[in-house]
Amino acid sequence: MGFFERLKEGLSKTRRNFTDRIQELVGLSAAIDDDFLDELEMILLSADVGVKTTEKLIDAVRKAAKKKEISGTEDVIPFLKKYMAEMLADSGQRTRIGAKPTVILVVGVNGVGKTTTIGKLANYFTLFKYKVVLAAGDTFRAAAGEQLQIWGERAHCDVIRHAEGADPAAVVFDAMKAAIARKADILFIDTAGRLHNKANLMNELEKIHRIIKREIPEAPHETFLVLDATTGQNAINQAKVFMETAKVTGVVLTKLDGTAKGGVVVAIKEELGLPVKWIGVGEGIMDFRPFEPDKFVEALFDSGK
Ligand SMILES: Nc1nc2c(ncn2[C@@H]2O[C@H](COP(=O)(O)OP(=O)(O)OP(=O)(O)O)[C@@H](O)[C@H]2O)c(=O)[nH]1
Ligand SMILES: [Mg+2]
Repeated sequence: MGFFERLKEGLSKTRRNFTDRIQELVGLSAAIDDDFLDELEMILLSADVGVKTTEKLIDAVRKAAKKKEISGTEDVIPFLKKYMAEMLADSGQRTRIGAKPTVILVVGVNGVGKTTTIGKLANYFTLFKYKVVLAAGDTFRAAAGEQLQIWGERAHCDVIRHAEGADPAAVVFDAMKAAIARKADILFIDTAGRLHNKANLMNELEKIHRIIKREIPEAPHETFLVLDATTGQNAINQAKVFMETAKVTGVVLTKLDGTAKGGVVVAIKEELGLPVKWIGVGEGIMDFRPFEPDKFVEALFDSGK
């Protein structure tokens, strides 16, 4: 299966909840009137596009109809497609691998897919001939280090890990040293997701930051916040907490395959101002891709019937 098919397949639940329902509504409605707009609003909200973004989209449709830029309900889908693509246009910036090593810190609450994402990214960049080192900074959860080790083996890259319960900062320290000594291109740092409160989270991340900066003052070059698309609006709330504690440079949105809430991509951009950089569409090593706004919108609206 090609990447686009994989993406389309992954988005099929969102598409059924979103595009198919809009298409149905278009078929049933004679005009872009208040009833139509109310229904459209409901559909957008249920796909987790977000309240603010939904209002913006509805407003845009209303205005376009008033100005006769669109006339019938059948014009609404192409209009939304174009408008959403524009909203997302400067999202999906690429990950810059410039500094050597480029240090990428990966954060997010437990179970969102941090470790899996690191495995996928490690494999991706290794395929492109980058030398990758992984740091098992999650020493909190039993078997977390081993899980990363397995991904490291699949991706053919080194994993720096300590025993369970060790200080994550010590792992990061060793990993920084190793990445520099081994002339790695990229160092991915996995972190624990199960830090129960904000103070803990802040302390932990601050400590990790200090260690990183002691070796390379400009690092981390990227901080990826991993969000689980199946949690919809909850993901937005999680993101707000992390944005207060870490300088997040981009979002990795996972589990788009298992959800009808793919609209959250738009909310992340509109409500948080964060670019979505990568998306996960399955558990396998290849089940992810760089986020490309055009292709995403295309896959979202292309029913392929
Ligand atoms: N369907 C699907 N499952 C995914 C995706 N990404 C991760 N998962 C699954 O989500 C579960 C949790 O993934 P992990 O990578 O362990 O998540 P984590 O954030 O590292 O979790 P903690 O280490 O407990 O904080 C695993 O069963 C993964 O296989 C995705 O894009 N799609
Ligand atoms: Mg993990």
